[in-house]
Amino acid sequence: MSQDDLHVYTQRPAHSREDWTVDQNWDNFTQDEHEMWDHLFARQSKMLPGRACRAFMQGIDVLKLEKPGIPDYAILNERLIAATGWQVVAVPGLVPDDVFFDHLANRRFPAGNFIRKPHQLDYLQEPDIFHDVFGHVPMLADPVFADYMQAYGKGGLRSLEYDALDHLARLYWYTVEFGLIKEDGELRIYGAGIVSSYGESIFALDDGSPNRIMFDLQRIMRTEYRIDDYQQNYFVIESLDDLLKATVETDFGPLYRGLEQLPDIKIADLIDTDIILHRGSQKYAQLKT
Ligand code: HBI
Ligand code: FE
Repeated sequence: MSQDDLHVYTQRPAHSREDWTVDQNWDNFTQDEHEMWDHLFARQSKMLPGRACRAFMQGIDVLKLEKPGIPDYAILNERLIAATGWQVVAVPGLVPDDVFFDHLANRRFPAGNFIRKPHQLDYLQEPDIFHDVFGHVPMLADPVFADYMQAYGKGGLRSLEYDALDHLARLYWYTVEFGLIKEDGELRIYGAGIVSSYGESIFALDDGSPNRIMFDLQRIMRTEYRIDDYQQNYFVIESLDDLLKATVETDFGPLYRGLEQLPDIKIADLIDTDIILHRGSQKYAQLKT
């Protein structure tokens, strides 16, 4: 990927507001960009029934995301605000952690304002409109998940005071981005990184390579992760209620202090206390090295 393709900012771009938001400028998207959304949408929505969790499928429905073209946030937000009080705001790309958390703590989800190019169809390093809106926003129409994301934002701001951002970021990674959930005894996807990826939507549920382990807050916060390929671990929650409860009922102060005494867990390692649903062969990761 060339420098031109990157939208990671350390300094606030001049055209953005103080909170790093920009106008979506929906009228400026080209026909090609709308068609890219339609292509990705059609590919994912064909495959996701029976794979994505109920809350995600309902979110697509309630927000009427099946309407062709990149969603206009003014219209999307009318529906999202009515459902849970969340709204989507446009940002130029990756924003600083404190800015990101402050938006979440106030029920605003920052979404990148560009869509991938044809050569990035299956993989890009930074979140584009398809990942952010198709991947994240349907879950925000669920009242329980909506509360979880806001709690995460507040926790994120506090983690900066404890110097514990690295630990908390792992929680985001293994839940919001790559989480699996049990539904009627079967595994389903709720993580945005999976649900917005054609390949990983199949890999995460069906492949023999990755570990599938029951959710454990402290364990997750000790576990390294990879950003360059499919995950080697997926963590499974019993329900969204359980996920919310585990985070709002935990005092993160003592948890962070405890974590300072414990070593990190290498990516594919299993530990004694793991409740393992599937012990991965790690074949896929080994083939790549
Ligand atoms: N900015 N636009 C955007 N999207 C993110 O997901 C994001 C971010 N900035 C920081 C950040 N994520 C991380 O702090 C979290 O993933 C922990
Ligand atoms: Fe994301």
